[in-house]
Amino acid sequence: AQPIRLADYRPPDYLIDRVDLDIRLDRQATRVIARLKLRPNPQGKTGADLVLDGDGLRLKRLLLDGAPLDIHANFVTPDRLTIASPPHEPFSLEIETELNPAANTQLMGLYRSGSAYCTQCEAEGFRRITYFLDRPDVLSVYSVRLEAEQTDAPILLSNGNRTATAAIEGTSRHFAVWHDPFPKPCYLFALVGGDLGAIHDTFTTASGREVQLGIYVEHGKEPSAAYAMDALKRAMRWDEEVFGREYDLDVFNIVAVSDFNMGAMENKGLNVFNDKYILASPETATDTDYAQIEAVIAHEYFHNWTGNRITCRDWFQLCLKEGLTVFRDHEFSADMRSRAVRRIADVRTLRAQQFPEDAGPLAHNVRPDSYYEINNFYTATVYEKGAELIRMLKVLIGAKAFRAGMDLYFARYDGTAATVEQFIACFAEVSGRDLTQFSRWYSQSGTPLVEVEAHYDAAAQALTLDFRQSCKKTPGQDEKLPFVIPIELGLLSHDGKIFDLVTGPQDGASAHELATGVIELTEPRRRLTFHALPERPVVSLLRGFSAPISLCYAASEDDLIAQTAHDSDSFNRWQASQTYATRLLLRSVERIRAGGAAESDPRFIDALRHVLKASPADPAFAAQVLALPGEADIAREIGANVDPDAIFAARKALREAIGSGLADELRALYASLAEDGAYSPDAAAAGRRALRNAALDLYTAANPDGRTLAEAQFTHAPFMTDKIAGLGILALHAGAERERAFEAYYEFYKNEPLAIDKWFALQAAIPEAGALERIRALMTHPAFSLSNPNRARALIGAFAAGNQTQFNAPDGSGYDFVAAIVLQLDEKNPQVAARLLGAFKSWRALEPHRRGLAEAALRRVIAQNRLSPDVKDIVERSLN
Ligand code: HT7
Ligand code: ZN
Repeated sequence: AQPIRLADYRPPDYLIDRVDLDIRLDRQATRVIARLKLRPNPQGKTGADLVLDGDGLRLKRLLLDGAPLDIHANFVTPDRLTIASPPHEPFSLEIETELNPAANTQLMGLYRSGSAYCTQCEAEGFRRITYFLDRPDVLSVYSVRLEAEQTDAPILLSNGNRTATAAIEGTSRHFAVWHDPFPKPCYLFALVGGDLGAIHDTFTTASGREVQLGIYVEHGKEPSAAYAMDALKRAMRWDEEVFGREYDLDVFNIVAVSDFNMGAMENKGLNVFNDKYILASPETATDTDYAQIEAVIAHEYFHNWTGNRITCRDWFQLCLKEGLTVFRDHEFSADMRSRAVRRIADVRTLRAQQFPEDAGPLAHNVRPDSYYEINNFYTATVYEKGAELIRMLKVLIGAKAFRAGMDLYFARYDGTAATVEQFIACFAEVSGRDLTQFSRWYSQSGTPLVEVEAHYDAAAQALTLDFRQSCKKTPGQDEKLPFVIPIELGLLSHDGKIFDLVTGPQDGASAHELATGVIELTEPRRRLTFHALPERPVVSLLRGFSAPISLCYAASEDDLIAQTAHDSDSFNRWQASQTYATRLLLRSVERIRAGGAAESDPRFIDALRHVLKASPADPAFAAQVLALPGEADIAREIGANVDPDAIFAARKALREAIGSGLADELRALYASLAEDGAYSPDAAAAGRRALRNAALDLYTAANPDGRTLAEAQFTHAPFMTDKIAGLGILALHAGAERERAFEAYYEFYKNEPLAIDKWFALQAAIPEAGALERIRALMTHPAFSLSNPNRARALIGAFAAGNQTQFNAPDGSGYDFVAAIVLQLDEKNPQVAARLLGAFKSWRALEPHRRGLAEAALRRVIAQNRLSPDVKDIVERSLN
């Protein structure tokens, strides 16, 4: 197969102005009649054949301008419908297809989930419903008539506003008609039919229009949708206040389903969600679940403007809607919660998910140049790095110009399918800046490295900083041009006094840089000298993580300790503690690999003691400091010849050293933060619980009586956050308490699928030999199913992505197991299978023995001759 290339983009030869769908829902034989109004596109090729996309379709009938066409002629295949020399004037097509939603295991197009019919059309699922120009630059106005047995689907929903509904006389059937006045690409089409419960509310927009809000869930789960509804109303208000964006239809509906390939989908006026991002009660959802629900609800809602009103010209522009919308949801969460703690969490995610992508064989541009399978480009690079680029743009041009650029973008491109160039041009125009170099961030992959050297001249009271940027080669990109990199910096004394930034006329920092504290690197090297510094300052670099780069700066241990205590930038206060811990862990890994013991460092323990002492001021922040770099973070820092067992041992030793060195403090903190009363999901309460559980976790690492505390917490905690934290701590310690707790948990939650996902995931992550046997046994558990994506991800995904030592077991059993499951899953659900295979993304960084075993497993996958395009693409790129 040939890749699809951005450079080959051509406007469509035909446009489809109107789509009228008449759909009779049936589990095995749904009938779809699509009536399309087409016309030649003045921008397309005159007289071209009309080639409509299909995917596994069964055509029953075809009419052109009312006249039947022979469907047995060879211009029809399940995957394509070609009409040679269609009229040069506007014309109509009527296409009837028959679908089997019950047999749709790919969960793309129309499928069944629980008691509902639902659709997923992004990226190319609409072609599994009817033949169409399935590309995002074909925008149409849709009317949809849905018909079903009243008992099978009492609820009938589609995009837009409902214009009619009635029982069909003399039958047990009924229908509903929905009209969406906003032209949209077919990937935003959705329907839901089913027997569902609902909660309803209203929202009055800034201009006074009342919008009916509905969230549809499985019967009996209605109370668990209340938080999602609250988050939705807050998101709607926030988008008005911060971006001036109002909602535009009379209705906004959300449906939660339990079988879903991703998190949620922003279909116009009818969002469809993985129920994991809707349902929450204090008994079944953790604080993290609540925060994710808030973020995903906001994300999908914000797409109404960034994605729906302005969509993407082609799938290469995916970051135009996804990166921008992630940026918007990050800002929303920062405003709803603690900005500092959200920033730390977002950067943790970026480093954990996107940095390895950029450093491995799957590296790609934020805006890719080519693809074989678009479903494989819903990546951390497009989403998370894409969001960082928007954030960086705001840092570079300032908040005011950023807002003006957004306003211009909305005004100029509303109702169109846009490109990244058009978006960036809006910001160039309002700021007067040339953003050509900034655009390189979209077309060069890899994480830039910025190395900084500092030299302090005591006599001159001057500090010279030498910056050097570079970027390693990535697949298909051997040479890189320099990026524009904003580095926010500050200088402070070791006791926390802030020094003004003063440079001389020859030293190169502009007045704007000095005023904002943001230095811009545009060349491979830059030297800056700061004056009026009576002592060697602590240099606080990349404050707030002002650019998605790797920073290499040899700060002294004294500097890091001082920063952890005093940096006025809270992100760097946290970063300094992480850098200190990382260095310590890297030294320990070396020693362990050489046959020695981990290094102990009383200074680090002391620094943490101070963090604990100061923790009442900001418990959530203290919890972030106590959360040491993860095993994968340490592996990433090591970069090559990685031994996951040595990393695990080093981290375990440090956890034990903290647990014993700070035993009294941790225990006292745990007691002092005891929960009482009702549960509140707000950030302050969640922060206290996070700190309390982090304290218990570290305490238990070194003190066996911690297990008694953890078991008591697990048994008596009324709410999920503390219950699962107790179980998670017990899971790290083999013994009767652990097995008792897992059994008790299952008994308690066996009717709560989302809670049972947590049960599977915790067991999959047990970092002990024997984990794989446990997982194999769990696969035969009646509650396990590979067909449900949440369940498959909970057990297999949690093992592959979260159990570093056992997935990377030195006998290769982890790789073999995951590869075999990928092949099994590929036959049913290629998207989920391909994503699971992404667990191999850092295989080349492993030590040679494991590397060989991982490669052998990947070669077994590639050797199969019936691979889906999804898995084939990932395995081929992984091995390249
Ligand atoms: N825009 C949505 C993407 C999505 C998706 C893509 C491929 C296959 C299934 C999918 N479900 C949802 C989600 C979002 O970013 O908002
Ligand atoms: Zn999105």
